[in-house]
Amino acid sequence: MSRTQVGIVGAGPGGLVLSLLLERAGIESVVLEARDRDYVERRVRAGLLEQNTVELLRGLGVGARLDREGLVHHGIFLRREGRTHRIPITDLTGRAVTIYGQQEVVKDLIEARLARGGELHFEVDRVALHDVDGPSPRVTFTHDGARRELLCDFIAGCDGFHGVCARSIPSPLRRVHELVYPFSWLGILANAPPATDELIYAWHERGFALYTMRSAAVSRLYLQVANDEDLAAWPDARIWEELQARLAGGEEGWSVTEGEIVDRSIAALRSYVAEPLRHGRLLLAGDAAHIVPPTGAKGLNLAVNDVRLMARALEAHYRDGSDALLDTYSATALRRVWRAQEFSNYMTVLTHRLDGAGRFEQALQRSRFDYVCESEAAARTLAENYAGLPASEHF
Ligand code: FAS
Ligand code: PHB
Repeated sequence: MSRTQVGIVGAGPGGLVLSLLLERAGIESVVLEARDRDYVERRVRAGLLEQNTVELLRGLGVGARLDREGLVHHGIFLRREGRTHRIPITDLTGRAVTIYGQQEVVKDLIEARLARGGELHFEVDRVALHDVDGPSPRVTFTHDGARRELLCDFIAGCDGFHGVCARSIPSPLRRVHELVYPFSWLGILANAPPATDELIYAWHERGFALYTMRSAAVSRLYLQVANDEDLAAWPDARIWEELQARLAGGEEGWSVTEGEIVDRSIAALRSYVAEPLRHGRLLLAGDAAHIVPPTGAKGLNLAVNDVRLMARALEAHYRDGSDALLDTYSATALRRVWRAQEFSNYMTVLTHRLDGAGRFEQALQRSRFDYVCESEAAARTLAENYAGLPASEHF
């Protein structure tokens, strides 16, 4: 049996950032991760960081490689039926976004955690929470073949959508809001220099496509596919053919640069929020409590914002015994979660082919596209949500 102040379940961006925020505040924690180090450092996911997230990572002293290798973007392109419109994010908001792979963020965080002597256990199994609504919650788990028990003051559930922590809150006490979209994303990573220096979100009658990247040599691209799509039905040639068709529309002769596909996956799209984010001494953050469709690039950034607010609340608890911020943690974090939910839904409905929608809804979608291309006010709203509204103690 061992003891710590905060037991953190999950070494994704949420759990790892929390561990460094607590360490900086002089609060002890132990991080428990189910997978091995290699797996979490290779898992291809997010790629776009808000300015808030970049500034927080710099503040934790894990921004050096991000600043060296990250690609700072000041705008995005929207494309539909041969019309391409640039949203000048920085001109409209004074803020920027950065392209830097989630697995690179996770690598930097793990390196810092271990270099600073922080406790981080990989390959833990059968994690279970106990007495979360009492004064002394416990986590039991198996590690290196031995059953272990960790006594904590608080447990941070940062174990993602398929984790165990959220399910420790009795279901009558949870309010679940969910919207599952009738389409998924087929995503690839390719050794191909991107043929665009800013992201392209394309609406096409054959379905949505997104042109993003990881570096000057590596492209990341996504295609809207059916929910029951089989990856085996998508040989490389078919993927490239579909990307070329849907992203067509740049200058004369422009096309997507093709290359060796080194990673491919299909991810379902859902909007999901399970409230509250706190139950007794259990505090949830990130995908453990909410999922957004990746069209707004908010998932990772929301996880970081949740743990920023959680760390502030825990710091106040240990510094002067005040639980005011702990008591408002859930409501405060949910304010940004719902802002991101609305924006991510807006971006998804704006840019995806809506098969089930009637003619009226299709015409609304076209009007929204034209409006955001023609109205500076509409473009500014999109830009400020995309870049991320400034972080504060209330949001
Ligand atoms: P994570 O899921 O990242 O981490 C949870 C961790 O807990 C994992 O390491 C898991 O192994 C571990 N775990 C699970 N169960 C456990 C247990 N029982 N015991 C111990 N450990 C356990 N977001 C963006 O902001 N921008 C994007 O561009 C973007 N693109 C995306 C593209 C795709 C294809 C997908 C799927 C997601 C994308 N996202 C994006 C969202 C994504 O980045 C998530 O929001 C982000 O990983 C959430 O971070 P965490 O909450 O830390 O959860
Ligand atoms: C990515 O780079 O993986 C990415 C970027 C923007 C999105 C989704 C994914 O909206």
